[in-house]
Amino acid sequence: MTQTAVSEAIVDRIREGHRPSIAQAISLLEARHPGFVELGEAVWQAGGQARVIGITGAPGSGKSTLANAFVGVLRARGRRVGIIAVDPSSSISGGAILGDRIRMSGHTGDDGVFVRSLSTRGSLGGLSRAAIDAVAVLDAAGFDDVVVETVGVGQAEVDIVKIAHSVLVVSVPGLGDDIQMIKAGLIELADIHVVNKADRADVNKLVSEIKSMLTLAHTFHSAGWVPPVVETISTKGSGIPELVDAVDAHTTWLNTTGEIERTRMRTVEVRIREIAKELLVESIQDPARGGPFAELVVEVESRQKSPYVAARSLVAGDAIQ
Ligand SMILES: Nc1nc2c(ncn2[C@@H]2O[C@H](COP(=O)(O)OP(=O)(O)OP(=O)(O)O)[C@@H](O)[C@H]2O)c(=O)[nH]1
Ligand SMILES: [Mg+2]
Repeated sequence: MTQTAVSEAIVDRIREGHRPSIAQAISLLEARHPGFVELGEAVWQAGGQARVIGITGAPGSGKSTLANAFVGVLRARGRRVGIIAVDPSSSISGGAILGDRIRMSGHTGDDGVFVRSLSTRGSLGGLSRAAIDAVAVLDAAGFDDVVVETVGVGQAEVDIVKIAHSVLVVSVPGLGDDIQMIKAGLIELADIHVVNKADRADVNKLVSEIKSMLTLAHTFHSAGWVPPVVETISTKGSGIPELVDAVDAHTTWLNTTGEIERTRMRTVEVRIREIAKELLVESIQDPARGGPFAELVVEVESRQKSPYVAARSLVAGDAIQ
């Protein structure tokens, strides 16, 4: 069988909801196993129906607990849900994957839910690409909603949620999150603000801080959607039905205003750029030792060329054999 035929056979099983094939496809793409390009192609052709929801926020803000409760409400409303939890090794709380497994375990045995954690393999930029591919697999598998959880620290992690149609930014009282959100550029990214751990003191203070930041932001951008601020206590499930309502309202807004088209284009741009980044970083990390690159090194060392000119040749591919 050709790679294309093998890929199409896997995707046929994915579309039937065959769980081992879904898991296998995510792993093959993550590892860029031979044939991954053909598999990525077949997966992409099969997708396009899922609603993608991104959840980001500070480490330990309760994203996984929230995602678990959120999925519970979506399930109760008859939706099939796939979840990708991204755990970069930089995550401060540590042991995150095991923690996520435990927190998501409320859904084991439910074939309307598929959970997958992805962690960094020490490769540059590879995690974003693997997460983006995993979302495409769950989309192809026909899940109505695909939830992506990623910690809102570091550009690569934040970029992942840009493939979502609706982005939820989670903050918690008492951490000075307002400042953190501004720093991480999360405030502009949020379609919905979630104030989790609303059982803690200072909830009202945080809610009003976020609202005033939003008012300020709206003085500059009057795009039409005002991000709501939803209070939740994820550990008890309170506020979660209201959160699902808020996401549904955002979906309706996207569809009725035609913003969904722009959102789709934007998410495709992110996909292409993330894959290109990985390819580019790899190609410049590993140019052939001899040949044009070695010549460039000599030219820069002897001051005939500057490192800037050489770097441009490298990026342009002139220095790669
Ligand atoms: N009091 C209180 N605790 C909560 C709430 N939601 C989550 N927690 C607790 O906060 C801790 C961190 O929760 P997680 O869901 O792992 O947080 P996370 O944001 O996914 O963490 P990372 O993925 O490691 O960044 C756990 O001990 C949760 O039980 C809440 O609404 N109230
Ligand atoms: Mg988590």
